Amino acid sequence: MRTDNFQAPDYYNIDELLSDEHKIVRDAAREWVKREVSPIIEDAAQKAEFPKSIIGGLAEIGAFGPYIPEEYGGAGLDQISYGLIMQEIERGDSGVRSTASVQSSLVMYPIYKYGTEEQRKKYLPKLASGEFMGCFGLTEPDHGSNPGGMTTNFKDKGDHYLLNGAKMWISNAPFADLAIVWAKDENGRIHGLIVERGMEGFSTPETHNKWSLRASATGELIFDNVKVPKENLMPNKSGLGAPLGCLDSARYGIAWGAIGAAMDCYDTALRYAKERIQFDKPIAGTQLQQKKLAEMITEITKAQLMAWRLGVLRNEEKATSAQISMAKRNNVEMAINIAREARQILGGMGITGEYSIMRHMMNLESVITYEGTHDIHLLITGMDITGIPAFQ
Ligand code: TGC
Ligand code: FAD
Repeated sequence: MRTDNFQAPDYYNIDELLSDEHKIVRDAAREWVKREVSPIIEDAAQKAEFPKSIIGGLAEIGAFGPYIPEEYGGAGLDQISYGLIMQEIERGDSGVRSTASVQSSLVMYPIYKYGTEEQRKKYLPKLASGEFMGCFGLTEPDHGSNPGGMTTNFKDKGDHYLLNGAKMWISNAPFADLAIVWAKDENGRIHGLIVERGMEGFSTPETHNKWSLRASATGELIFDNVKVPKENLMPNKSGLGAPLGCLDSARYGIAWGAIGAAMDCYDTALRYAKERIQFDKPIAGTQLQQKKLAEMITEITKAQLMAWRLGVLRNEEKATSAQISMAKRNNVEMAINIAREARQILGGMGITGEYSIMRHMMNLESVITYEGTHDIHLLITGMDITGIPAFQ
C-alpha cells in the first residue's frame, strides 16, 4: 500500500484568504482523502473499477451537494468551500472528483434549481447521503460539443411522456439510480427529465477499455420507448441554457479540482527530486529540474488565485459563464502540463503505479475534454471578448 506523504503547496499564503470554515472543510476532505482514497485508488484504477465503498465517506465530507441548503440534505456551504472540497478530492483522483461533481452539480443542482418542491424533497436528501447516485445525460454519439443538435426526444402521450434516444460518455451511468436526461419535446425545445433505473426500456451499458478515469464508471444511456411519468419533468427551466447552467457549476468545481491534481504531481516530483541522487547529487540541485519545479509552483499559485477570485465572484452571484470557462480551461491545462513535467522528473519510476503522477496525467486527458473541450472554452472566451461566435 502506498504511503501518502502529501504536503499542500501554498506559496502565496492563500490560506490567509480563507475563513476558518473553509479551512475546516478543506482539512476534513484532505484527511479523508489521505485515509480512505490514497490507499485504494491505484488498485481501483488498475482494475478499472469505481470504488463504491467510498460513497458513504464522500457524503460525510459534504461532497454531495456542498452548496445545497441543509433543509434538502446538502451541506449549505459557500462556493469556496465547494471548490476546496473538489480540490482535495481531485488531489486523490479526478475520477472520484467526477463522481462528486456529477452528483452535486449535474444531478442535485438541476433538481434544486429547476425541479418542483416534490422532486426536491423526494430526491435531494437521498442524493446528499449517497443512498441514491445520479448521472447526467447531455452528450450523444453525434452531438458532443454541439449539444443543441441532440436528437433524444419525448412525446406527450397524455398520462406520460414517451422517451427515445441515446446518450454517450455518461459518468456514473453504469450504477446510477437515476439520470437527469436532456431531451427535446415535439417542438424541439430542450427539457430535463428524471429517469429512474428500472423504468422499462431504459438501460445503461458500461463503456470499457478507457485509459483515463479508470476509477470512474462511464456508460451509455439507452431509451427505447421509456414511459416517463409526467411528474418527472423539471418544469422551472427549459432550453439549452438549462443544462449549460448546470455545467457552469461543474466547470467551476473542475477549475478547483485540477489544482488538486497539479498539487499532488508537484509535491511528488519535488520530494522525489530532493531524494533521487544522480551524478553524486540530488537531481533537485540541477538547473533543468529546478526550472521545471519553479514553473510548476508559479503556475499552481496563479491557478489558486484565479480559482479563489472566481469563488468570491460566485459567492456574490457575479461570475459569468465566460469567466468560468477561462478558469476551467486554464487550470486543467496547467494541471496536465505539470503532470507531464512531473512524470519526467521521476524518470522511469514516473510511469509506474508506485506514484500517482501517470494516473493523474491520464485522468486529465478526460478532464481537458469533458465539460466542454479545451478548444470550446477558448471559443467561449473568444466570443465573449469579440462578441462574435466562431463555433460554426
Ligand atoms: P448558444 O446559442 O451560445 O446558447 C444557447 C443558450 O444557452 C445559453 N448559454 C448558457 N446558459 C448558462 N450557462 C452557460 N454556460 C451558457 N452558455 C450558453 C445562451 O445564453 C442561450 O440561451 P437562450 O436563452 O438565448 O437560448 O449555444 P450553441 O448551441 O451555440 O453552443 C454554445 C456552446 C458551444 C458554448 C455550448 O453548447 C457548449 O458549452 N458546448 C460544450 C458541451 C459541453 O460542455 N458538454 C458537457 C457535457 S456534460 C459533461 O461533460 C460531464 S463530465 C462530468 C464529470 O465526469 O465530471
Ligand atoms: P467533439 O465535439 O466531436 O469534438 C472533437 C474535437 O473537435 C475536439 O477537439 C473539439 O474541441 C473540436 N471541435 C468541436 N467543435 C469545434 C468547433 N466549432 N471549432 C473548433 N473545434 C471544434 N457528457 C455528458 O453529458 N455527461 C457526462 O457525465 C459525461 N462524462 C464524460 C466522461 C468522460 C470520461 C468523457 C471522456 C466524456 C464525458 N462526457 C459526458 C462527454 C464530454 O462532455 C464530451 O466528450 C465533450 O463535450 C466533447 O464531445 P465529443 O467527445 O463528442 O467531441
